Amino acid sequence: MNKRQIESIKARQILDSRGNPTLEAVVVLNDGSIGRAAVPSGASTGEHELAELRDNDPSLYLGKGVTQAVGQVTQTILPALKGKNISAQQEIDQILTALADDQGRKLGSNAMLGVSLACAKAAAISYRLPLYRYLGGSNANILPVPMMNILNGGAHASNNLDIQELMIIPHKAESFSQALEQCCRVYHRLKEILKEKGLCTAVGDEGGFAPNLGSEDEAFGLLMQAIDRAGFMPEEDFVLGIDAAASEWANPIPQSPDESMPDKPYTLPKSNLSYTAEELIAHWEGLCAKYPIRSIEDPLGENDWQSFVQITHRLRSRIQIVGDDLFVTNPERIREGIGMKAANAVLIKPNQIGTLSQTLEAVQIAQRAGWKTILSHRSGETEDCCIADIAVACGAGQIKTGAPCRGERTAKYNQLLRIEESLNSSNSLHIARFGLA
Ligand code: 2PG
Ligand code: MG
Repeated sequence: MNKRQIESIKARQILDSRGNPTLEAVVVLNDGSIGRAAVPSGASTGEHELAELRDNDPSLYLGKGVTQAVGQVTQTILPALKGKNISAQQEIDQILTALADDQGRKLGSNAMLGVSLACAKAAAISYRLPLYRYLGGSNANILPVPMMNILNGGAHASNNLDIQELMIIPHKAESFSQALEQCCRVYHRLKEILKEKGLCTAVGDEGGFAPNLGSEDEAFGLLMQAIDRAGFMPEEDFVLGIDAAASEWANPIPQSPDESMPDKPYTLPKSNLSYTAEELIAHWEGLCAKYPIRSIEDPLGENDWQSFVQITHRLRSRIQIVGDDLFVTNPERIREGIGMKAANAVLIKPNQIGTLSQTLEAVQIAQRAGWKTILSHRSGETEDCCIADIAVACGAGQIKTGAPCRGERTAKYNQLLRIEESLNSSNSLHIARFGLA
């Protein structure tokens, strides 16, 4: 009997952290090893990311059911993968990609990624290795620096903040556990300050606080105060990051020649302020001069390549310009971005591209070009914590997985603590250094 062959694959509909259905896949090998993986789901999804397959039946889960994607796993994927050697992840992923049509519409990114990840997990179990070691080999020894989103806005909260995520980055921490402790301290101090000011301490989708605030400046001021009250120095101990998610602000491009281009292509939906791309770039430059911001994700819309080139040209020596919706973890788009110098960092979300192999390829292409890489959760998450393992496996250097609050977020941090502990005992541990140098 050939060992480590795929014997069966099944899937089920489970819930994500927003109470929407998502897909969980289970892969069973002929040696009895079982891998199980659950797929996350975004709210500020990029126009160019692979589509999820949803039922669109309004009578169930308001149309968000994934029973068709579950069906695809047994009807389409299982017959194509049954009997395959589980060590051949790339071949498995190529089959998955071939089964999906161009846009992945037939399978949906949810069916594809669920099976792809469950295969990797089954293989790791069969080889009796932790997932990060199975995927990363003996070089997988670097823990990522957390970028912790502690103030939520945009599409992730019903407050009046247009910027989607305001993050703290403990860039001088000596270990992952120290970084985590420092972030938690700032998070709790922020809660205390919000309470004192009579502001709401309810949290958004990613566990960060989501109060209504008077202005962007008030938001950054609160972060600076919380860092200070926690006993740290802004800039010295902590720098800041934001995800503007500006694709959500881009006004639609005219479809007919009769319609004229809007004078100000960006309108912030909550404050109703409008900007040209040049004004928006100047706005970010001004904010970076005022506050210790060192990372800006999606500062411009997902189709505005030229403005990404401009902002990168202006800020790249000091600031990490991160493409999320711009690149959608797509190796081709990342290559294009590298050629154009349209960013100097990329956000990596496995479900944007649909398979583990393409995710790892995306990281590799970016790293070879000297770009920074950030493994990322989605705003709708599950208790699956494999992005923590993937971050260590590929030496991503940074991870973005929300506030230290809500079980689906802490699951990832807790997994990194476990990985740190096992690497510590083998004396092979390092935490990545945040920064462009
Ligand atoms: C983002 C993500 C994760 P969503 O924009 O980076 O924070 O949000 O999953 O809603 O796309
Ligand atoms: Mg983003």
